[in-house]
Amino acid sequence: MAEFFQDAPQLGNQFDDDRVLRWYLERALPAEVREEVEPDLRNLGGRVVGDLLPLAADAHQNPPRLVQFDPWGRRIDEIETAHGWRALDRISAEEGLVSIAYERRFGPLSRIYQFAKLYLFSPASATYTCPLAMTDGAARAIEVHGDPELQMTTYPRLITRDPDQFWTSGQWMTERTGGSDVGRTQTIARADYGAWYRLHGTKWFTSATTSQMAMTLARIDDAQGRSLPGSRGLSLFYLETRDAEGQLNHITIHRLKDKLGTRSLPTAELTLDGTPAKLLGKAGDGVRNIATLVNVTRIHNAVCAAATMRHGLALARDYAARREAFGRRLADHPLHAETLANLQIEFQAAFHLTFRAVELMGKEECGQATSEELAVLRLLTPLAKLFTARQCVAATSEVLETFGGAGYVEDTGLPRLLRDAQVLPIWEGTTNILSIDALRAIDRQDAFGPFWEEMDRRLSGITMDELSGDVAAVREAASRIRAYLPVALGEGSDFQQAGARAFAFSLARTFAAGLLLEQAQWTARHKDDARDIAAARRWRRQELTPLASPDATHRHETHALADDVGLEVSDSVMR
Ligand code: MFK
Repeated sequence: MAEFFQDAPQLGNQFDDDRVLRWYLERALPAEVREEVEPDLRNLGGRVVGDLLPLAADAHQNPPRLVQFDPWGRRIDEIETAHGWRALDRISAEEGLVSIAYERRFGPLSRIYQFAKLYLFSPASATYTCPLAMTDGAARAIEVHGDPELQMTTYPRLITRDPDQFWTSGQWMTERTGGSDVGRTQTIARADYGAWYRLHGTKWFTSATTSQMAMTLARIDDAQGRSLPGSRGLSLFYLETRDAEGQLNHITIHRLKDKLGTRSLPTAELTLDGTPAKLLGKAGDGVRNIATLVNVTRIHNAVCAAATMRHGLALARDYAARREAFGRRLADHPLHAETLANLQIEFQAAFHLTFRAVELMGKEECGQATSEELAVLRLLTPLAKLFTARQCVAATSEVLETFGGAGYVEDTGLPRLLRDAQVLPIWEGTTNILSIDALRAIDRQDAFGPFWEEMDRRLSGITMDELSGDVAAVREAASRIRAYLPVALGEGSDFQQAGARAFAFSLARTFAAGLLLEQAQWTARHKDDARDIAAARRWRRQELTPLASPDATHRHETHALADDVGLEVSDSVMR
């Protein structure tokens, strides 16, 4: 009997193979815009399986290396990167992965076009999407908060398509004192001249450290060496990593992080020791101003999460059509098909939630968003980020399992998918921090009303008889959320916090249900295809509102379980 060897999964053109993306674009973009952008997207979809995945493989196989000394003992702190990594930098510029958003050739729709490209690029990027996210955020921060000089000199570097001119940016927020509690930042800024300062401090996580510039936070010292405590004392700074001679700009790189995933991406610990930096915006507005940047990177995060889910699913689906077990293809086993179908639904929800945020972002930047839309965007940004990131980790784990043992073996490339996915709920704000940010958006920007109205308007637009029961079910879920709102906001911060994640998930799941139904109606009417009805219906049948009710007993139990301290067996616990 001939020896058996299993074929590896294969991918085709990643644009043509992605029905969800293509049909969304058909709905979201007018025909004349689509005619222009589709050939470009198709070309990139072909490049992904042509030259890009091999470049990404090279970047994965040759992770960055910190060379701290030259052969003669001089401190150099050079980070060597792979050929593939450097090639992906140039390709990012040429493909316009940042610039499309700022050329604004299609007005607010430019963001949809740009993010559709990033979504295609992401699985073949070896996490080059990280520097691109921060570059995009920095461009937006300079556009909004920068002075004319930065807008004339640096901004064009970030948004150019010329790879020889292209700069990427880091975002150096995290210090040893905290990645979440940014108000504990210890870096000091001492006045130099005009808007220029000298920074002194240690940054604990600086990703894409080979970037030409970075945005960072520091505490301005007054003449007596005092500074305001907490986040109110922080200001936003722009710095260039190298001086005119190409030397590091008073920066010492201590080491590269030994990370679980994203190993092709250099992430360093470094110290600024008198690094020249320019104040951006008003002194003391640092957290508020850097929010402009992180709200962009959080949407990038959601796009990458949706892209990772789609990529994993594409591999799993192809494999299920090739691999035979117990006399038939995996795809023909009902339980395996059930697993793939569930992954598809999770992916579609993540995709539509994310691209709704993208649509609003495009409108905001072109000055076309109403105040209600701005409020929806403010709330949808943390929701899309936190929800898609968490779903992506779960989905990627499931994808590995669909390959059995092969999913656990490094040279298939599959374990890396899971390791890389795990960063998504951590960086740019953890799930819990973003759940609290969603409450902040509701509390300070009054975002719930517009969010609710958008959901309501969307559901009112779904008029197909066949979907009326589904619409009613989503309306019921929305009512449960509305009824819970006073509870979520009402009873002091500890109480709010304990329920914040469940509340955020309920908002995300229910909003996604409306989006899926809307797409389902479009697909049924324009394509005479019921797949999106099936996806929307199955989604809404899941628990849409896993709301917590952290009453006194619940909180008492939480305390006992979290600290593992004794809890008396009272009647209430026994019940
Ligand atoms: C590959 C390598 C990766 C390795 C693994 C990852 C390692 C980790 C790497 C990182 O650490 S990435 C950096 C991630 N860090 C963050 O994303 C920060 C997370 N923390 C937060 O987002 C906190 O919520 C925050 C720092 C904002 C809390 O700070 P405060 O000082 O308690 O916030 P406060 O006082 O509520 O807000 C200050 C102002 O900013 C307010 O403005 P107003 O005074 O005008 O009201 C807020 O409304 C505003 N603000 C805060 N977040 C905002 C925002 N405005 C708009 N959008 C937001 N998202």
